[in-house]
Amino acid sequence: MFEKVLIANRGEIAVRVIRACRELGIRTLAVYSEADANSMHVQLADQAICIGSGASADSYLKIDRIISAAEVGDVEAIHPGYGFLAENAHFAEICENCNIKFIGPRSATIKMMGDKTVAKDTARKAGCPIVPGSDGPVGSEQDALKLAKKIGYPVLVKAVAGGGGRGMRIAHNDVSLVKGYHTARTEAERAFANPAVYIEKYVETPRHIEIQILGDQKGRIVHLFERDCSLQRRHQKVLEETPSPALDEDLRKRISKAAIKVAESVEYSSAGTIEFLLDPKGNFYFIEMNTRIQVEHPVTEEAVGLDLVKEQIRIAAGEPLSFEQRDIRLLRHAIECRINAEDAYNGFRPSPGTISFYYPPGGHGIRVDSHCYGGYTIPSHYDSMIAKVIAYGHDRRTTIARMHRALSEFRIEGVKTTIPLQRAILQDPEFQRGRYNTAFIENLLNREQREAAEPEV
Ligand code: MV4
Repeated sequence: MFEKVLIANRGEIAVRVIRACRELGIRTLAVYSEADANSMHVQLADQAICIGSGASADSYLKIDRIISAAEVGDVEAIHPGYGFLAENAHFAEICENCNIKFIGPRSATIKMMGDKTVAKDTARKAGCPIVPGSDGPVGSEQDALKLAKKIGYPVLVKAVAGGGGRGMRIAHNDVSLVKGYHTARTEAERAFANPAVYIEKYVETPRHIEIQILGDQKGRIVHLFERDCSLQRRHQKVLEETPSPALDEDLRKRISKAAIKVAESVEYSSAGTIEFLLDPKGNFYFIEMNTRIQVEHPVTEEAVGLDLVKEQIRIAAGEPLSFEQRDIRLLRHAIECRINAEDAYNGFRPSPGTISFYYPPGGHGIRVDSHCYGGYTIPSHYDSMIAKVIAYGHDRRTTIARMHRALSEFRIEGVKTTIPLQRAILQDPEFQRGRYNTAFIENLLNREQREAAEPEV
């Protein structure tokens, strides 16, 4: 096992990784920006090195400074968390060349899955269903139009280097396709320094189902079932749960098997996620693979009773998985709410500032992952997540009631949060029946706005 690990991240995930390291007897080195000098991860780590000013580009994204800190601190491995450098193949490759273990998959795997058309092709060759669309990037306006004629409108133009919904354009006809093709390219060039786009049939009102995978360096791969991540707004997840109310045993088996095939075909090692769209008829399609630990990983941890971050670290240290597929069961229902410093009822406007009072919920079946405390000032440079509340219980009803109870107890003063929206979701009859898709939050907000404008007579 490693003796010392550098955590190349901040916020709750840096705290999460430090906690796993401590339980494994590993010393920790935090890196931080000037804006994070008072951050929890700096307090909790055994050692901390400042790597630059508040802007991410000047600190958490500065590869040379992080490698220098690793050399100075004499660490054997780097955990990248999520975001920042977690899916940067160049960074993973530099770690490999510097003989520092990157706690994640091989750089070649990150690179492969970073190109969404290569990822789709890999899935298709592994025997996993994919959304009908272009065979690789689309070279011209004419090719885009030809393809749309073949697969039929509506279609979606996506960035090859994208993911998470950035740089997508929907088109319902030739005119909007030509426009969308060019705006998507411009946007992709600006965001990813790569203008390449591809085209897919647009799947209407899908559910977003992802399968958690773990693979060791000996070639053993297991899945840890699904997470339903359909409750998003503008591609920011708001609430995630497992098991998904949309899957029965048969569908769960088929999606999991498809995910395993994809992971096996690239000899995946570390924690990873295979993302699928599930259409209203029950057809599922691979859309992309995430080669990192995800924000919502605790949902799976509480449902199956495993520590995914510890598993990731053990795998990186060369240890084999200590369990087999048949040892893994969905033992509980689990739901996560991401509490953000945003005004959900005001266009999700960011609400940075100082948390003047902070009292997190607890009690039976509640876990809170957070780096916040009373008096903490949320820096404006980074994402605005305050905490993740995870509720778990023996069934979905119990878990929904428990989450609602926990959110009612949560006291956060000084900033606006997304809690009122999450409480409304938990109380919605359709949500309670498990009937929701990716359009749910938009519909809920529109309905509430209408009702506020025209009170009942
Ligand atoms: C789609 C889609 C419909 N059809 N692809 C958005 C995030 C990115 N990972 C993929 N996304 C989508 N891809 C096809 N062919 C709809 C979405 C989508 C979405 C997916 C999951 C959760 C919320 C969403 C919200 C809007 C669009």
